[in-house]
Amino acid sequence: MTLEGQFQAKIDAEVKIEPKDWMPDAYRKTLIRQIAQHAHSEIVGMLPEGNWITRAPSLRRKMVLLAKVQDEAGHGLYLYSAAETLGVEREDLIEELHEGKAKYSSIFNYPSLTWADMGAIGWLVDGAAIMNQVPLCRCSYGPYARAMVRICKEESFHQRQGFEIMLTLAQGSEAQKRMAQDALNRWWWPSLMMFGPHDKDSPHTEQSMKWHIKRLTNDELRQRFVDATAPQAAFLGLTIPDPDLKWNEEKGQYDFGAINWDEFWEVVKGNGPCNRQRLQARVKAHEAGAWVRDAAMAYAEKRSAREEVMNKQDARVA
Ligand code: FAQ
Repeated sequence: MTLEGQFQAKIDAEVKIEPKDWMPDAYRKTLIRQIAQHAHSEIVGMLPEGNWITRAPSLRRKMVLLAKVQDEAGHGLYLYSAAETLGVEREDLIEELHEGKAKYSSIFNYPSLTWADMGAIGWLVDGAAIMNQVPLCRCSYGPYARAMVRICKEESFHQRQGFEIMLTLAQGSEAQKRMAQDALNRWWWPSLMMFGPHDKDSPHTEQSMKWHIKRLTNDELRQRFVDATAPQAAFLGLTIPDPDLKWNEEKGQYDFGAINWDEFWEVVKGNGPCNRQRLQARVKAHEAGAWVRDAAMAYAEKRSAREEVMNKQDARVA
């Protein structure tokens, strides 16, 4: 059997691929692309919520939001580490992001205008992220699959905290209800876009499914998300901004309206409402953190020089 044949047989038998195993170049490239985009999304994804930490309405809300944003930083770091097992350098990936050459999730290019957006992001954006990421725990590449286990546990807490904010607002004053509805109106369609283009327009899905990188297609995941979220909106007493959203008894799932793909591709190309602002914020944070990286490197160098001296001394004694 060819190397490719043996590789596919392993995948089909659900044996995980590990960093030192042989893998086709295209498999490695696909994983680097997806994991790096995922890592960038977590890091850029800290910004819309980071915007509200200083304005959280209570100490409890502030603590929870702070913990969530810190989790997102952690997810970015695990994911950069997972990408590094495929032979790329984190510095290079970050440089590509800062130069505007790398993609990250379209959703994080929308502004967070009110406190209710913290609810909508947790409920819808983390909800969509979980729907997409739980199947990735079964991804064929070991380091990515393992990183996803903890990430999904944390995403589940994030989704709950968002839903709880929405519930509080939906049961509050008329003004609070309006704020919750307005946030749902603005975040609903961009959340559906997170799952990527329709399967027929998705260049990577077919191969990624064969390699068990993706376990469900973009459209399958989007449908599951709509089916799970529509009853939650009804429970909140809020209206999903889609006149075509209807339960289809025959299919046992919801029908829903057409997505504005022109808007999606504009955002992906860098022309969304906040793309420039997001990248500027990341570049600024990276530059401001240069001294931390320098200090860590200086410490690491000093430590390895000291260890070298001690090893020489040990060798002499022996
Ligand atoms: N935005 O052929 P496909 C989170 C690109 S993390 C921008 O379908 P694929 C946590 C795609 O890259 C959210 N670009 O591609 C959080 C490709 O371009 P390329 C991120 C998109 O890879 C919550 C082209 O379109 N999650 O939310 C998008 O098979 C709250 C063709 O697309 C992940 O990254 C998009 N929405 O499927 C943090 C999960 N969709 O590379 C803070 C892992 C597609 O050829 C707060 N990733 N594109 O230039 C995946 O599951 C997949 O990569 C998909 C795309 C499903 C995103």
